[in-house]
Amino acid sequence: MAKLFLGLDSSTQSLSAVVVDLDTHKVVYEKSLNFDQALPEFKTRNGVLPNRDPLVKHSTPRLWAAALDRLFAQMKTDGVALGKILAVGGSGQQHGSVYLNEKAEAAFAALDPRRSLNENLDGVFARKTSPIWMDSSTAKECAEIRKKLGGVKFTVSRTGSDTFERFTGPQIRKFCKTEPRAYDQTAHIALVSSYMASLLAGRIAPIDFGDGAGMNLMDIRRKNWNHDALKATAPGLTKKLPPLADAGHAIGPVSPYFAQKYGLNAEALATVWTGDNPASVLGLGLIKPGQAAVSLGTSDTFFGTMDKCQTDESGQGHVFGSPAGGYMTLICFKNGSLAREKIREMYKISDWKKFGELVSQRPAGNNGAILLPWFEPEIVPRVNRPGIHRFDLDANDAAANCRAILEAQMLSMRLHSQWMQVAPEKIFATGGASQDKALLRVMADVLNCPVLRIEVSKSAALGAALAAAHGWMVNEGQTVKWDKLVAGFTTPVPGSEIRPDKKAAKVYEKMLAKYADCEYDAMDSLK
Ligand code: XUL
Repeated sequence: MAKLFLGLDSSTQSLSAVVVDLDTHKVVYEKSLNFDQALPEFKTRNGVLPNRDPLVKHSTPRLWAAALDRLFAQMKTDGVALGKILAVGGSGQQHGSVYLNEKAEAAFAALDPRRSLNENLDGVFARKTSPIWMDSSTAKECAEIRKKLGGVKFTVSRTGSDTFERFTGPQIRKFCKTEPRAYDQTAHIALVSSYMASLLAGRIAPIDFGDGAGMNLMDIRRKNWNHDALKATAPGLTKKLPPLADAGHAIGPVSPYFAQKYGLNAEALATVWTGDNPASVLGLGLIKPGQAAVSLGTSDTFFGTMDKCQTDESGQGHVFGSPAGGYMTLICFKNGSLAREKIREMYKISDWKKFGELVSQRPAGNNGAILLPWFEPEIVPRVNRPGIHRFDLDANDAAANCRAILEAQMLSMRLHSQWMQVAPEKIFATGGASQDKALLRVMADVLNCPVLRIEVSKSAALGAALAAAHGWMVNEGQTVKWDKLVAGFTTPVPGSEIRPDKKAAKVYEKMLAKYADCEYDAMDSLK
């Protein structure tokens, strides 16, 4: 009999579903729903609501609920065996928060299948919009919390990261300061992940140790809420936060809403969701310490597994709980795919193939040309004023600019990942842009490490399905080994391995110092 598990990933721009069959150890269904295209009535652009302030990036929890209805309807139409799903898990874009009032709990428990999810959610939000990970409007709150916690070093060693603008704690503080009445009316604060899990479970869901670590509120070593951090952030926070739990932990049977409306197995387990990056760790099979991956999505992230909790005292990188136990490291570069697209648009390049051809017209190192592509305020390095900076680079030379953006992104990755002290033997590349050979070639040469492309582009949804499977087995009293569970799902694309070119790697070794100087100068000029 098929053993089916559903994983959902509520990311910045889309909601995706992956169904795995653990009997055959195969992905049997994949689907994505793009928010802007499928739900234009919410008026988002790339999943974000327009705002006059370039630092403010919000979306809406109603969009995510509508997408959940739409995707379940699609799965039903596509003939997915929803009646046989044993457990549902999920992941969400990290850090984004949802503010619910005291009516939410009852509304979640009584979701009426004759109405849409959104109709059911009327009157439950204490705040209409949700700040998401792209928001960088909380520099002041970051400084205030950091100061109260005793500086960067203490903040990092307690919460796993320095305070960051997108992290949920500083966002909560800003909300509390600017909208105190709405904050008072907030009975529950959820992350995107725990909000979506709450809809599925029909009750307020816990936050997991992976996504919880992206809030500047969780004690990274003890894996519980850190009272100093809660106090430094906002009053009354202890009561507003749900408990913490492992990703995949069983919450209870799914809400009858999904069973009655879409034919989901009424006994399927709703499980605790995690963040998209922690879920990708499972989806990519990064169970052993020292394994690393680069996810090339809206943001580019570089992450890997660690057994011990080793934090970055310089405050640029993060440590999160890994859904497979232990820890994971992560560095997030905001100007990922969207920045590459901006350059492509700027030079009117028709497609990525042409872009790649232009990249190969220029030598490794681009004759010393450097471009810092901070179209959006950047997270690493921390840049609050957007802008692009060129050094020894002619703005009119399309090929040089195409090569320059890829090299800069990879040099930045190399420079800012040194604290992890992992010298990976191989890097797995995933996400939309991992199809791009020119980009992977530059990655292999700059990071001086073989790069392999992973077959499943929806690694977060896959990881979420595997976490749900793990939670279901634990709930059944079975012992499960993570390495056995994830094995076989993450086969690198045959022939996709790109080995570093020795000569090019030497060029980049030297270029790193120049890149670091340019970064320093550009940041200095913004002060
Ligand atoms: C990670 C981060 C992003 C989002 C994207 O810290 O902010 O990677 O998780 O969805």
